[in-house]
Amino acid sequence: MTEQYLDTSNASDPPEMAHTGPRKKRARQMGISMAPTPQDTKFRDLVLFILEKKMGATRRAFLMELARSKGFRVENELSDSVTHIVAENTSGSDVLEWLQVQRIKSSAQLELLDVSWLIECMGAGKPVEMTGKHQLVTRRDLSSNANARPQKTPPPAADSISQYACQRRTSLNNCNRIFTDAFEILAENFEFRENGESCLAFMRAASVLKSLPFPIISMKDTKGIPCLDDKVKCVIEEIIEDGESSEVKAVLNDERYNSFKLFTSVFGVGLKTSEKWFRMGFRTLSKIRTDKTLKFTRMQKAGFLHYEDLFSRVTRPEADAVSMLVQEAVWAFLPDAFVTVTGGFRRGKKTGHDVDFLITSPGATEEEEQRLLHQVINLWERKGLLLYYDLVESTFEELKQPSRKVDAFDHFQKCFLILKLYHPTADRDQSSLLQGKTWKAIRVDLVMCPYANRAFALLGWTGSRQFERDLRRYATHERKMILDNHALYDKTKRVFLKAESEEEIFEHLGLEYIEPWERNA
Ligand code: 8GT
Ligand code: MN
Repeated sequence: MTEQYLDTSNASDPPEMAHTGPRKKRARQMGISMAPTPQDTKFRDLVLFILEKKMGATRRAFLMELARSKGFRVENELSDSVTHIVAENTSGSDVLEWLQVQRIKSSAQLELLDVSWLIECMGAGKPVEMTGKHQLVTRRDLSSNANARPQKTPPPAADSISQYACQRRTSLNNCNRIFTDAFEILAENFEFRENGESCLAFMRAASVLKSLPFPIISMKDTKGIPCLDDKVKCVIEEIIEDGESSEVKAVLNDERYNSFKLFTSVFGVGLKTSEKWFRMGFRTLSKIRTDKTLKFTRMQKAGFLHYEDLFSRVTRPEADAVSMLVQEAVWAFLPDAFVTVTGGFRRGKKTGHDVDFLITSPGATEEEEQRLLHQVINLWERKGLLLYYDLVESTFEELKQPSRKVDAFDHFQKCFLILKLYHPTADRDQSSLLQGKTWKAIRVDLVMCPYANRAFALLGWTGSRQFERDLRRYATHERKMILDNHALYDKTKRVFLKAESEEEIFEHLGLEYIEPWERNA
């Protein structure tokens, strides 16, 4: 086993990885012995199986080896003797589904656990207690083999709907799309006209309607629903009566709106640049692209160069392929790192404008942590996969109070990239015949955060933006606390509240836990 995983150094590994590389050194530091024999097994009641799905073969091999070195029994294959299944980035229902496909009957004795449990065991050198935060499925779910998502609490009556998105469950099943699409167009138009107040009013209205479990069919249905001011209600009424809103129709025909929409669709172009180009009389991208007098930033140049690719949305298979690339690169340098997809894809969206990742390592020193994104970028540069990058160093200060601003961005080290993603070989012949291009440019955001901040960073980067705004607003106004992507500060007690998981942050705030796929506010 040891040999097998150390032998993964291949052409794709960076040169320093070969045999004396950091992975082996780290493995030794962590006390990995060579191929433990069965008599080394200390904890005989536990039989572990580590799921490769979403984790990848390299990391799985590493964890298996580590666990065995600590005296755990880890099986190569899933069998009836297994008592604990460990998975990463996977929900309980996904594991149950997988078990069914494998024709393994899940029993009430079988524990389905998140990899965080195993990591804690490795730290403790012995099995640690399994709590709800580790357990992907409760024993009750397991014995009834409930394959569905946990039962939700019944939908609230309209007059008990919270004004805060973080107290509502908002799945992707939006049964009021006819209204919310209209509101989003109006909100965007107000944004382009720098009318922040009206923009926010329509965004809040869209957000609250997205959480309703029923479609609005008459004005009576809007009674008691928060965040619907008179202007919003007028639009609803018109849509109910005419099937469309005259205001939306006017916006869709508006020259400024259409120009801003077009200009901001270029990576690196924001409101300021759009305003400038609009005032200069530009209305099309081709005129802008070929204009000799305009100066473009490095970001905008990349935006124009890869415009078609970046404009077409990232699909889930593409996001999965990018995940593999990111994991492979990160684990080459920090094999114990957690790589988690955040943003819209974590909320279950089928497409996105980019793929967001949070990276954190329990064992890395500050220098190793600071170095990682540079190493990853170097690796991709050497492989010719890097089309653009902008690395922003951390501006993190330990004792700073969390930011009060609801939209403030964080201080973590991060990298905004455009990666070259090759099509899977199966499609390559076809696509090269059709267009001669075997890859697609994909926008990727990588965020590196200290292990102690990971729960806050994960919560902050999962979104949606409206959900985040309302979490912060709720913390400030209802709890006298300040929440941001790094920490939670209790102003009354004058202490920072620590958290190991998103669930604990919700608990500190006195909020019911909202799953990522219910945060599509
Ligand atoms: P998408 O499908 O269009 O990509 O939608 P998304 O994944 O929900 O939006 P995103 O723009 O990719 O941002 C993901 C989340 O990260 C948002 O909730 C946003 O609030 C949060 N976020 C931060 N900091 C930053 C930042 O510096 N830039 C961006 N773009 N998003 C940030 O917490
Ligand atoms: Mn995103």
